[in-house]
Amino acid sequence: MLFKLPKKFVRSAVMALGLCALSVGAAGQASANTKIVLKAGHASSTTSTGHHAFEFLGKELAEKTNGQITIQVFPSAQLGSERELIESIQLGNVDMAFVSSAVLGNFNKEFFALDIPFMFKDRDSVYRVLDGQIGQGLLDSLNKVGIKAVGYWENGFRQLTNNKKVIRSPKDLEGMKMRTMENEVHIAAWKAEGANPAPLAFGELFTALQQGTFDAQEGPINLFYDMKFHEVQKHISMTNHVYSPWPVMINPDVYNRFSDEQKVIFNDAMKKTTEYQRELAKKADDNAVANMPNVTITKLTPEELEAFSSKMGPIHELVKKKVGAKIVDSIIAEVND
Ligand code: EAX
Repeated sequence: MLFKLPKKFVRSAVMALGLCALSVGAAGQASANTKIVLKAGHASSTTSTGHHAFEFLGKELAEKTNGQITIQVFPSAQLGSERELIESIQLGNVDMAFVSSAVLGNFNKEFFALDIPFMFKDRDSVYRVLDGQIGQGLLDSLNKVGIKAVGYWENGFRQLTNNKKVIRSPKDLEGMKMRTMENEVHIAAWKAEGANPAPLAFGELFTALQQGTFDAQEGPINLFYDMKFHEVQKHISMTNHVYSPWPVMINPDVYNRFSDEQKVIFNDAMKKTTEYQRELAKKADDNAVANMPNVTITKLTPEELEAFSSKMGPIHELVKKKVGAKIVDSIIAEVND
């Protein structure tokens, strides 16, 4: 027996739909009474700092628009892997998402410039680049591939982890099967370090580590803890080899349908959320370290770090060939400023 929806319900649903459809203004902008539910996806868990940031942004937008704009968050790659999320933003199947810049390099090669290992020294040098002209230029460069990027949340400095032994040198890493992000610069870099690297989507990583498909991987400590990788990896070497930002994206048509007032509210809310998320990320790393007593966390000496970074010359050349020396040199200049 088919469930018969009460007429009143059907009518109001059609009305609401009608309202939505009807009230997109001349400039394609939503009218004052259009309710907008932004579908937002990401590949990390519901306890990640990125997920909390989407929730915070959702509250800010709902509050400042009297509930007109809200966000529905889909974690854990429910709406697809990071690569698929980027494609869905381009196609308009997903409204918002954050992914690691490393994956974005496949859609806009200029982002490879951020993936040169051992380039960033600390968060200050990172934010000088990301929040400055270079970072903004990279965000704007996504317009040409149908993506509006609205800021950088922090995934974090990445560390080398494995389940075999304490790694203090490239020699210790030799031949280890290692998972990397879907990024040819990362694959080349870890090959140069002596590992046996292969890319894999983030959502499949825990199982692959559990099944021994990989001995090693690399990523931010807060995400390592968040995704329970400490159940399948026993050693962390503090390499701080790459800083991973999470560029935040929105479908350009969705953004352009905001009224002028809504655009101002959205931009302000994004700024506030980014400050909130970066503070969370800072604390999350420390919290993770404090909560993984069974994991050996090895701090490397400057000489040991040098042994890794000294192998990155060819990677600098590889990236310069791909994106041009100008952006690479300007990032290094900004970092050392
Ligand atoms: O969102 O794939 C990874 O290791 C990244 O850290 C991922 O982008 C998390």
